[in-house]
Amino acid sequence: MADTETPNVIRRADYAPPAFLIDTVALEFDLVPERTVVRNTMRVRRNPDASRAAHLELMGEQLEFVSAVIDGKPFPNAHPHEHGLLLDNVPDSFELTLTSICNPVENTTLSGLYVSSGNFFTQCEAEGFRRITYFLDRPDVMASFTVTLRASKADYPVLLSNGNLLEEGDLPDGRHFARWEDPFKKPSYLFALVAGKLVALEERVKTGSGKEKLLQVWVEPHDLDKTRHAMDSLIHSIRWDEERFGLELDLDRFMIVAVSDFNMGAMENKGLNIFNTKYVLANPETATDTDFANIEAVVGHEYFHNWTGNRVTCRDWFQLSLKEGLTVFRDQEFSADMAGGATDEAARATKRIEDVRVLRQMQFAEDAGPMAHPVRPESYVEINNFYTMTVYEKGSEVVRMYQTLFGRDGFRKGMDLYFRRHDGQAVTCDDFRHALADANGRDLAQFERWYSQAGTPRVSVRTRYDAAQRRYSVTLKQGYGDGVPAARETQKGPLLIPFAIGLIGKDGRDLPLQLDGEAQASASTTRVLEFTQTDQTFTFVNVGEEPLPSLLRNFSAPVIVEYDYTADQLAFLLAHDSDPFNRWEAGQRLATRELLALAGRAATGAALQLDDSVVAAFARVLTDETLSPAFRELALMLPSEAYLAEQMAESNPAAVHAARQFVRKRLANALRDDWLKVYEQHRTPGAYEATPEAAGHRALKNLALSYLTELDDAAHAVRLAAAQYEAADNMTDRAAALSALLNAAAPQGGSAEAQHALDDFYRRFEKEPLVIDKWFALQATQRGGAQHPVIDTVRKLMTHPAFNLKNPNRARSLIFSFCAANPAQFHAEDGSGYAFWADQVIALDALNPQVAARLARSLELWRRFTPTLRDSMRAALEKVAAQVKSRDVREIVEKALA
Ligand code: B3K
Ligand code: ZN
Repeated sequence: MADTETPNVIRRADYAPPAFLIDTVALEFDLVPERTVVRNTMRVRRNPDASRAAHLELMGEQLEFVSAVIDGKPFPNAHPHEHGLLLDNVPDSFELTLTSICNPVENTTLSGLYVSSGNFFTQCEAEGFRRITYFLDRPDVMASFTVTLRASKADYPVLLSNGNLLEEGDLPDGRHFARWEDPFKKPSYLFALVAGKLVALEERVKTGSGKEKLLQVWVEPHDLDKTRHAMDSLIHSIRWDEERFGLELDLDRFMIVAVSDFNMGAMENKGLNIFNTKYVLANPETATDTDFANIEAVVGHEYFHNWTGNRVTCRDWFQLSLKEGLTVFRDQEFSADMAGGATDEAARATKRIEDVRVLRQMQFAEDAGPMAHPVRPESYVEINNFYTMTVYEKGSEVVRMYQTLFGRDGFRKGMDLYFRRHDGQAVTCDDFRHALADANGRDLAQFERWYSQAGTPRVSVRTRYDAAQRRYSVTLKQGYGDGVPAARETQKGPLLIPFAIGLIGKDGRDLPLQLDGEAQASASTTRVLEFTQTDQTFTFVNVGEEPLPSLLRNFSAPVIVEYDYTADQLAFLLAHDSDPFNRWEAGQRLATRELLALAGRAATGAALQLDDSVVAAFARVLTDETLSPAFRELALMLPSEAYLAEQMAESNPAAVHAARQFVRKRLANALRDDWLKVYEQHRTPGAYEATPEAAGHRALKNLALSYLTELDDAAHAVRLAAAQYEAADNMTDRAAALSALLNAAAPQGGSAEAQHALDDFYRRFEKEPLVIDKWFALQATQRGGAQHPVIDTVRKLMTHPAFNLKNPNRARSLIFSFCAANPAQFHAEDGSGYAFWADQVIALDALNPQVAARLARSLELWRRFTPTLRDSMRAALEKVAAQVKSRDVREIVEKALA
């Protein structure tokens, strides 16, 4: 896009069906890195449901046009231009053959066809297919694809595309070919090809109906020993989707391919999922427990897209959450079931807590800034900027609310109806809602607002106990607070909020629940209130004592709950609530409140102190052996600095850091012996196991180690960490030990032990790029000290021979880690972090706009910071705005500055 051109805004309201349809596509590729020739033969016809157009307008980008042929004759009226190809006066129905050339090896955007480590890969969602050939590159155009790949046999022995392999063989001059056919119609964004030197782990499994399927995980030869977990995750995903949703794998063959240069996590191309190596490769020496869990989740996510996304796809990109929100919900449920089955509520809750933590830290922040948008956005400039926390994570919460309202069975009925109605179609979020409503005999008109209103709803709660009448009333009030103006404009009225509640008696047990007008108390002691008005009172009767309310159990809706609990009440809930999520939540509220008060004092330079009762509440969790280690770890982890800074009237990262460090030190010193004991008790001797239980022990042990490094005298912790580093047989323990050593050394700006471990780590894993990413990330996120700014280390690492800006994983491991995961250092008072950020956004903009735009978002909340920071953030944003060219980054910085 030229400097002067104003980016076009695409609006949902302007949707019109395509003027033409494409029924079949036959693609032929002559794969050559600098010059790949693509021949594309399509059956095209006018769309009977659209208004008549004389011209066919195909999208195309960065293509060299060669020729157009209609029904066998050269077509003279084809006009290539910067954004596509215009074909004047075409017939009503015809065969069109287009030939064009692209340059995969120069393609640093990693969208379209590109080369990574000498192999060919594609990424087409959202609009990458138009960088491969001219096409109606929009999701409501669904076609049958046949693909022929031709390439040098020595350089590209493996040739893959979607669907089934029809034929393969040799060609003259050392070349060979493969021909693939996808039996299902699909939109162009699901097209994929892979060609290169790869090997596969293979497995044959039988699905529910008894059909045999071939599963493959393709990687570079030296990574074959890291594919087992991805394969197991795939098999578990296939079984789970059959059991939970009755959905079977519909292809004879399902392939996963790992690539080290990739813009995001993975991509659900039909039958040929392409994955970032980060979400495939794992063995105990190279991958942490978190990596293992993430791989399971992402493999599940992409596999589940086969039905929610591929069999039923989106009519247009405004409906993105139709597939993403639903598929995130499905992968979250899958992970919860894998961890705790359907009934182990405590194990399921740890997954729920992790998901809610991400939602609150990232999506709530998005909702409070210039990129705030509804789950179904109204407009965009660059669709790649809308693969957001709101579309994915809030979208998943919206889907979860159907299940909370209708139960698992009601939700399943809705899903069944959705597939009965829409299999093979490109549909909208409304279609999904109608299926859920109709299957459950409900009118969900009000629920539509969850899709169209931006901003995070706030629910304030007032309670009243009438001892004489034994009545307890809960009054809920909903609104949005003063959010960003763009979000405010979308807010039209109250939402249907499923509000789960329990009442707790003095002995810590749940009280029976009977609402006014009901004949008797319900069996369950958790009740989902359907809260539909701005202001609404629910009255419980036969309440024998004044209860303590447990509000929004299991986080039943993506809202902020305001209720004035006392510190004692929170400590009581932390000790007793039967809802494990709310037990954790009580601890977080308690910690957040203390930390924000302390940050306020730190900002004015006042002395800090922490009440003994708070320490005692945490001590109880630490030593409560009835709680699972995984839960204890989550409950003892303080809210993140980013989350806390966002809660302040004026974000002050330095003050938050000081407050959080103060509390960590206080908890470390006060509970020293307990931490030590927990550290010893939760070692996991014997062979490494990636089970949730074993991971829970490691997590709690390593949290203890991290607290111990905060002790006034950390010498013992350093010895423990150094020993753990040396003895570790797995990456979880090794990385945690290295991180502990770095943390202990922060005040002095380094130590011999830390340096020794860093050097050893590098040498040991020099040949494992994903582990070297961790090496960069650990250094970029380290605490640093007053005299030892981390920016100096980061700048030095930018010149390290292993650093490579073109590789997104490496860029994320160093630059994003520093700019987005080390707030106290990034927001240094002198503005050095922002200057660095601006340079990197500008450099990335020229290489890879999608990655650059993600980085650009790290300053979007600039208006909420203290005045000095605000001014230097604005200056950095203005510098970027003046220099960047891509539509992607311009949309982000222009919205931030508007
Ligand atoms: N659908 C892809 C994301 C594509 C992102 C394009 N910028 C992966 C996923 O959500 O499963
Ligand atoms: Zn997805």
